[in-house]
Amino acid sequence: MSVERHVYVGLGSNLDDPQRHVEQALDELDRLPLTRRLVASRLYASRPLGPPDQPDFINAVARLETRLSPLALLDQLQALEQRHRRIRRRRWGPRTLDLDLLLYGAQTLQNPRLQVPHPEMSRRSFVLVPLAELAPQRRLPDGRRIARLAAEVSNAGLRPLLPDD
Ligand code: A4P
Ligand code: MG
Repeated sequence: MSVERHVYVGLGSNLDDPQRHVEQALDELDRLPLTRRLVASRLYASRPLGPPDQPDFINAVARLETRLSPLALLDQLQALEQRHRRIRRRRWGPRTLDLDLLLYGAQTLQNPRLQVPHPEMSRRSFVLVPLAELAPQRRLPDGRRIARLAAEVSNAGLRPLLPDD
């Protein structure tokens, strides 16, 4: 049996009651095989990165503990996306559920199916700000600290969801 790793997953949705998709996916992450969800960030509303003619996103980040290998975890995340009937129409376009594997322990992976850390994460406020709630002291393999990246990224268009949103 492989060792247990702490991993971080970014969740995003901007179609068909996005808050419900993200909250449901947070529960489903806790039920993946060999995996527990330890904690989740608040939910955030964010303006779309990419084509602007699409609804705002709901984003969050979860920390999991898993014995799944990186590719086995990716398989599970993609199956979960499919169960939310995600329709892949265009790159960076609208989707009912997008799950990105942000960090897997301290590993760096360059697989055709899987790049970890997620290549775009250090530029995205909707990833960095929720991730900094959970792991401010974590560093990317290049040494940059999450809290610092989150403080430096432009967070225009990002706001935590309030209870009555
Ligand atoms: N893949 C490689 N590395 C990873 C990884 N670390 N995690 C591969 C997950 N998947 C990874 O992804 C394409 C392929 O990436 C997968 O088959 C997998 O093998 P996809 O999810 O099918 O395609 P996509 O999501 O349309 O494209 P892409 O480039 O992954 O988009 P992103 O980076 O996921 O961005 N704006 C806001 N405000 N909030 C958002 O959440 N999300 C996106 C999507 C765009 N704009 C957004 C948001
Ligand atoms: Mg993706």
